[in-house]
Amino acid sequence: MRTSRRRREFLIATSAVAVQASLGAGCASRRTVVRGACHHDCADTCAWRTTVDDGRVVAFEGDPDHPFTRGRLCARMSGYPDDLVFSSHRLLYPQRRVGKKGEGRFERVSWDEALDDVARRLKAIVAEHGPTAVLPYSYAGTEGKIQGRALSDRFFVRLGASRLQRDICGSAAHSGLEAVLGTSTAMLPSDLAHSRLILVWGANPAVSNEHGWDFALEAKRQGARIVVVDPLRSRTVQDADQHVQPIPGTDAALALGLMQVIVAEGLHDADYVAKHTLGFDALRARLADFAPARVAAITGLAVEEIVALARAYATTRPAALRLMIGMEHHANGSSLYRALAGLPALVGAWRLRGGGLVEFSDAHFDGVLNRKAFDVGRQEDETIRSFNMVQLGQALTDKALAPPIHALFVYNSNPAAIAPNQNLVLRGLRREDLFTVVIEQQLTDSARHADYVFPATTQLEHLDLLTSWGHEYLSLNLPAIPPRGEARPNTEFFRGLAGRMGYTEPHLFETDEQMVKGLLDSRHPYLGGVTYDQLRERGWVRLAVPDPWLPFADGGFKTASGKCEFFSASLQAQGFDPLPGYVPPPPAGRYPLALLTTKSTRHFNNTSHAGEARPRRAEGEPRLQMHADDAAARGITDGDPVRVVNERGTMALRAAVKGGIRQGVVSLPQGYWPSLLPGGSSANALTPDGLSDRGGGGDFHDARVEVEKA
Ligand SMILES: Nc1nc2c(c(=O)[nH]1)N[C@H]1C(S)=C(S)[C@@H](COP(=O)(O)OP(=O)(O)OC[C@H]3O[C@@H](n4cnc5c(=O)[nH]c(N)nc54)[C@H](O)[C@@H]3O)O[C@H]1N2
Ligand SMILES: Nc1nc2c(c(=O)[nH]1)N[C@H]1C(S)=C(S)[C@@H](COP(=O)(O)OP(=O)(O)OC[C@H]3O[C@@H](n4cnc5c(=O)[nH]c(N)nc54)[C@H](O)[C@@H]3O)O[C@H]1N2
Ligand code: SF4
Ligand SMILES: [Mo]
Repeated sequence: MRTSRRRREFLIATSAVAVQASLGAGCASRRTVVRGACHHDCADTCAWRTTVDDGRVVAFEGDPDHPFTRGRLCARMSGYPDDLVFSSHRLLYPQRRVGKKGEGRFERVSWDEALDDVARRLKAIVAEHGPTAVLPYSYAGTEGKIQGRALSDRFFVRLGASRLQRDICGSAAHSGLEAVLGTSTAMLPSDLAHSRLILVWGANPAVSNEHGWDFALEAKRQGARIVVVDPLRSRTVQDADQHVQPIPGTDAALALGLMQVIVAEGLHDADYVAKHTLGFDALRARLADFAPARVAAITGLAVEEIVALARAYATTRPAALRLMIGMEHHANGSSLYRALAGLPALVGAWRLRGGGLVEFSDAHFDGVLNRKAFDVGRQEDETIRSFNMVQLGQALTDKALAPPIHALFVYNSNPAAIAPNQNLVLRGLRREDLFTVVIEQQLTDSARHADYVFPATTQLEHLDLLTSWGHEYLSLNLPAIPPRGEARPNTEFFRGLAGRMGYTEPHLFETDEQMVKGLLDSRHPYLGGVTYDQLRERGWVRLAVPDPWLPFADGGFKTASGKCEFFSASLQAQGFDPLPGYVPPPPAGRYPLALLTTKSTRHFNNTSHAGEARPRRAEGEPRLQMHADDAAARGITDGDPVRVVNERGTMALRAAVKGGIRQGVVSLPQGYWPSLLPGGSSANALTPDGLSDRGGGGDFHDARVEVEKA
């Protein structure tokens, strides 16, 4: 053990420089260990090391020295080289469609020929319909600063294309939190280790944030209590001491009910409230509407449960709220987060390490990187029309649009599977008069609808710099191997297309390394003077946030008033309720069951890996979770094939009739590719494509369905 550990350290110390390492029995080979970090839209942004021997990846492991991710890769990524990078279904060459849209028949073409033709078609569309007939569609397939949106933003701004509102994840939650705190970033996720009570609310971190969750489990080993508020019995509930199951979309009433009990019983921190909050008297008046009996009627919880939770939350110190984004995807999603955001100030939880609230933590990176050069050419013209990514189906099929969307560029996203109202999205993607270009690593359901598919490099093949939304480490990802086949980084696609469009602005042609170096050219104290070369050696650096990190122990909220704003004058000025309130979920209508389509897949990250053999096998087929009474009322037993139906679509799968889910609620995992499921539909075939009250998020957790035995 000791020898191999020493050898590993030696190899790491030499970083990406190839070294001669004798591997016993007289054989010598060129072995390199290359630093990298996970690109997934996942809070953990794990650091890893890839060992390459004569161009072959011989080991792929988490970096054991990384204090947050601690050397473990998850079930999604531990098999990455075989599952994707070297797999036979990897896209390796540009392809042109020869079959019908969606059929998946393509012929190989050269990069030059394909890019020439894309530029020719794009110019013709712009000449005939104007540049707003072009729509980019991308999301967080990679969280990398460079392969994410660095050059594509510059390209589409230069073109004058229609703009995409990328609000499908986090925006509604953040708008609610920011109304109260002025920011969405508060506690350090690792400080959950110091909490005595962890209230996990509308989140499933045991699956969605497994390295971050380790810190909560550490607290539990020290005696902390974990309470999960979720209509479903999620994997996280297995680690909890208590499970509270409100009716979906009623959490704002629960939060206000907790506040009512806390204030009525004098359990609030009057000193903290007086010094650091705004609008307490108005809030107190509002709380009169949220006595436990009424809250119990709204949420479907018992009065005693509400009162006991309020007392526990107010009297256990330090107490933390662990939120992610599961709760935001409701028509009232923003107001749910707003109601929750005031709880820590009410009880003075911010005073102590391990107290407060943790959601995304990416605002720690604000101002840290030098974005001066990076943002050149990325400022959008706000007068140009925009489409919310949640409503792609509407954008592609709206006949009244002038001009209609004639060209769609998809990269870092798989809208055929992730966007709500799937059948409308697919109808749009099948339009014969839509010119679609997809840049991908594999033939996703979106790529199957493309006129041209371009092969993208993977995280083992390109350079990138990554911030994180779940911890305070900045990571550099170095390419470990040359691109396979003719795969190229996203940036290379956009440089190639910009040249063919006749553009000459230098910022459209910057190299990936120039952009990384530019971002790191920062004197921000959090970076501690780290250089590009040092990061190449070390792989990651922890931001030097003050220690201990107590963001609001003495107030200092990021709101206009500097206080925790129970009362918001600025929202009032915009015509919104100045106080947190309860907006009921939409009425049930024809379909009796509420459907939650969650990210409970341990082997997929959204739709990533759902097309790969090993993760698919490991994840198994999707199941519809049902309460025993709801199943019995429909003659359904565990394992029966069922049809889930509503006005938008149908999904065929088997029922899992197990204890634990709230009656009246059913659930199934999102992430599966529709084309790989019976009937060609996945979760989003059933979801609505409306928007949340603020922040532009979706309302897909307001889906209503009926379930029939098949
Ligand atoms: N393994 C794995 N990890 C992932 C992902 C993945 O696909 N797979 N995706 C990543 C991404 S993009 C994100 S954004 C995060 C998301 O991370 P999470 O927010 O933790 O995940 P979700 O599954 O969206 O939602 C969490 C829980 O919210 C609950 N919920 C829904 N509506 C309500 C409500 O009205 N009230 C209450 N109290 N609860 C509600 C759901 O039942 C669900 O169990 O996970 C990331 N991590
Ligand atoms: N019903 C329902 N719908 C949901 C959700 C839900 O909970 N329920 N969750 C929503 C949320 S929170 C999110 S974040 C979105 C996720 O939406 P997306 O970001 O679209 O989801 P991913 O499946 O991660 O898609 C990423 C795609 O990018 C590709 N990719 C990865 N790296 C690269 C690269 O370097 N270059 C290129 N060109 N492509 C690359 C991958 O192969 C993959 O196909 O889904 C949303 N949709
Ligand atoms: S998907 Fe998340 S947990 Fe898994 S390796 Fe990537 S960052 Fe880590
Ligand atoms: Mo997300």
